Amino acid sequence: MSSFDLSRKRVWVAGHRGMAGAAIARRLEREPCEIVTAARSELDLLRQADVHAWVADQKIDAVFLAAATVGGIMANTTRPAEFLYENLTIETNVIHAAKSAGVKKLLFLGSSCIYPRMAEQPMKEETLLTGALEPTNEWYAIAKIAGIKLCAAYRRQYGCDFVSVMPTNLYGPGDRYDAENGHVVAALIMKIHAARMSNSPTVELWGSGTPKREFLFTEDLADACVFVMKNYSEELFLNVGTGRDMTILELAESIARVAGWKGTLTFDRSKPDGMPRKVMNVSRLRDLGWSAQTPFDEGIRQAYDWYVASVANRAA
Ligand code: GFB
Repeated sequence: MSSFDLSRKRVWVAGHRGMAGAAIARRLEREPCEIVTAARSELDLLRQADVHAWVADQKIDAVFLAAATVGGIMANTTRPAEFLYENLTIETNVIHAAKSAGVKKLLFLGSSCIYPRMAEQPMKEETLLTGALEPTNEWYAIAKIAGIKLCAAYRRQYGCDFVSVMPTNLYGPGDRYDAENGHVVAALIMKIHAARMSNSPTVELWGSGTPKREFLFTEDLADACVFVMKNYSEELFLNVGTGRDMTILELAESIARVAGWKGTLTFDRSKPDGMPRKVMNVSRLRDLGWSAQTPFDEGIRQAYDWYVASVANRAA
C-alpha cells in the first residue's frame, strides 16, 4: 500500500460546513497537519478563476473534496439543474485548480447513488455504468460519476494522485434537518421528535417503507477518508459503507425507539421510493484494513441527541 504523510501538510477540507466535511475536519484534528477551510463568503466554488487563485495562493498540499450540493430524494427530484450544474462546476473547478497548483493528493467524495438502479446487491465498484441509473437522483449521480472519471483522467494524463470514495447514505451530527430537502434519517428524526413533543399519534413516511438503505455514521466516513488519503493511491474508487441495510420502516421504528415515541407510522405512497435497494460491497476497503466501527443503534442515538441539543432545543 502507498503512504501519504499528512505531517506538516496544509490540508484543505472543501465543504467543511457540510455534514461530511465537518466530520472530516473533526477527524483531522487528530492529525499533525494544518487544516485549511474557506467560508462560502470568502470563496465561491462555482467561480473558476477565484478557486484557481485561492488554491494557488494558499499553497495547499492535500484536498478533501467534500463540497457539493446535496439533499434527499425530493431535493434531487425537484432540483435537477442545480444538482447537475453545481456539482459538476464545484468538482471541475476544484480538481483542475488542484492539478494546476501542484496539489500532492486529492480525495473526491462521490455517492452510492452512482450505481445502476437494478445493480446486483451488494453493489461492487465494477458495476458502475453497467445499467440505467435511478431516475430520482440521476442528475446528482451523473455529476458524481463525472467527478470520479475526472480524478481518473487527471491521474492518467497528468500523473495526479487523485482518488475517489463512494460513501453510502450518511447520518450523524451536522446533518441538515429539513423535512422537504433533507435525507431520510434527518427527516425522520425531525418528524418523530416533533410527534413525541406534540403527542401526535401518527407520523407519515414517504413511499411504501419497503426500500432498503445502508446507513454510515458520518464520523466513520471521516475516518475512512483519512485512512484512504494516507494509504490508497489507485484509479479505481472505493465503496465506503457498512455492508448492511435495513428497510425504511425498520429505520423509522429504530428512530421511534430512540425518541421514545410509540405512535403509528403511516405511508404516503404518492411520494417516491427511489432505489428499491442500495447496499454496497465494502470488501475492497475492508481488505485494505478499514471497516466502519459505529453500530447503527449507537450512531442513531448520537444523531438524535445531537439534533435535540443543537437544533430542536434551539428552535424551541
Ligand atoms: O435519503 P433519501 O431521501 O434518498 O431516502 P435516497 C429516500 C428513501 O426514504 C425513499 C424514504 O425510499 C423515501 O421514500 N422516505 C420515507 C423518506 N420518508 C421520508 C422522508 O420524510 N424524507 C426522505 N428524504 N425520505 C440519496 C440521494 O437517495 O442517496 C442522495 O438523494 C445521496 O443524493 C444518497 O446520493 C446516498 O437514499 O433515495
